Amino acid sequence: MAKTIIVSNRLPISLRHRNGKFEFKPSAGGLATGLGSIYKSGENIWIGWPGNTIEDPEQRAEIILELHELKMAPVFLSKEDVTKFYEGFSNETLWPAFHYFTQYIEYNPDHWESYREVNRKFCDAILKKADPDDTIWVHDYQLLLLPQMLREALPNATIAFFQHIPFPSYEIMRMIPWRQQLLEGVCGADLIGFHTYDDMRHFLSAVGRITGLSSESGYIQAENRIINVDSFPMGIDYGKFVKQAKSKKTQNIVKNFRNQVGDQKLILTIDRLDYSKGIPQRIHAFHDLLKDHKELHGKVSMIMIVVPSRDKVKSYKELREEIDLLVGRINAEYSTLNWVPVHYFYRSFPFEELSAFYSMSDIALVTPLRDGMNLVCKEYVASRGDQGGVLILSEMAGASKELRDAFLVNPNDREGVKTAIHQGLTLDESEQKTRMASMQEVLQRYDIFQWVKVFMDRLEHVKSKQNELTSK
Ligand code: GDG
Repeated sequence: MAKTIIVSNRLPISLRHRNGKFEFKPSAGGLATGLGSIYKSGENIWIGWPGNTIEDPEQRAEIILELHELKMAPVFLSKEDVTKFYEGFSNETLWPAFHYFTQYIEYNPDHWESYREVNRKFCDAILKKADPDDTIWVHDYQLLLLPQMLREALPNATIAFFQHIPFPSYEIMRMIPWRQQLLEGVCGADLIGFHTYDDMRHFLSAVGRITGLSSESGYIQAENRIINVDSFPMGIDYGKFVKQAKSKKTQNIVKNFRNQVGDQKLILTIDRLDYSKGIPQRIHAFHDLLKDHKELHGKVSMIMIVVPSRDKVKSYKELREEIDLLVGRINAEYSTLNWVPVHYFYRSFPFEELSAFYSMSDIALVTPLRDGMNLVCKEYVASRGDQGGVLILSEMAGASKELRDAFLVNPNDREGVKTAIHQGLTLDESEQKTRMASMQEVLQRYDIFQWVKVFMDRLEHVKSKQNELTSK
């Protein structure tokens, strides 16, 4: 019987080497949970990089065995692969280009070569496991060439691709010297998914203008195949966030945190360290709020959690320094002996503490300059059992297309963000409830499990349409 193979750059585990042995910690992330129902059943598996560079053949063998138990198979990357394919082409070329940060794009042929080679490594690892009629679902921008490589080796396989980050307009895509190969690579799939309608339109336009393939109503006509392209906005494990927020453990943490901060209003921000998340712009807006509203001094604080990420890449190091400086300045200017404007944490928190922050914050300030979807804002909404709290959300996040009852802001509009924070701090309870209830309904209905189901159903539909056409 045909099986399903999930493929992503990183496997949904973290791997640690301790006392001469490897320890595997399964990831609790949304994608891993949502796809759990797929890769954990029958003969299905998940293929990807375990996250560490392991050269020793004995250690590799040990990892293969351990991962086999978890229904996973590793693709091993060398240190050079990590530098050139992952940090290089993926994170210094595609990431900035796809998030519209053209000033950060590196055009390095050596990195491109490595990107091709590593996509080939993934292809070889999959071919060792795949049968001709299997379904293979490839995830994200690190593996854009993989669908076509797989198509050449397995012409009858059912291949899907989902991109988790934005897809840029043609004007940006055309800047990348390897644009045609990248687009042809993705077009090896039968179904191509993005978070939003705009991403999908940008992709179709780039495919039309760069590869010459035409499309109609979301179907690309390729040589003897059709390819469906559509938007599938990813949901969260809604029930998990509701349950955690209600739990005794989280409620106790909330009490404890409240004892420490007193009854002041709290504005929460949570992001990975990334220039696409608009962290400095947000600090500027908060600074302006304190400058213009002296009555808020001592009454409102920002809790800013920045999760360390890609700290070897130059632009990320610089961003961290900029944030340190801005937080230092605002606190130096406004702090008193019993009040600090910004509580800044450069680390991640355990899930139950994250849930406590979501439950107790009066405002979640989610203002990326670009974001494929953004799950933090959805998790905040799901965690509000009391239907209190206000979400201020960037219109540049994919999630803004669904969460129409948030306060939508342009993250570059410092004045607009400042005003939204002020409105949020003074919004009456019944209005908070109306907005929260309507957003909760959207997220509950279209959760991560529904997302997986809708995507897989569509894939089946496209494949049968494909088969009808070829049998004519
Ligand atoms: C990419 C796209 C798209 C954060 N801090 C802690 C913590 N987190 C968890 C959150 C959330 C996740 O990290 C962040 O997800 P986002 O969606 O906000 O952002 P990216 O990592 O950039 O993800 C994005 C996503 O893919 C999915 O398609 O939405 O646009 O860029 O789940 O909860 N978790 C814990 N402690 C923390 O301190 N435990």
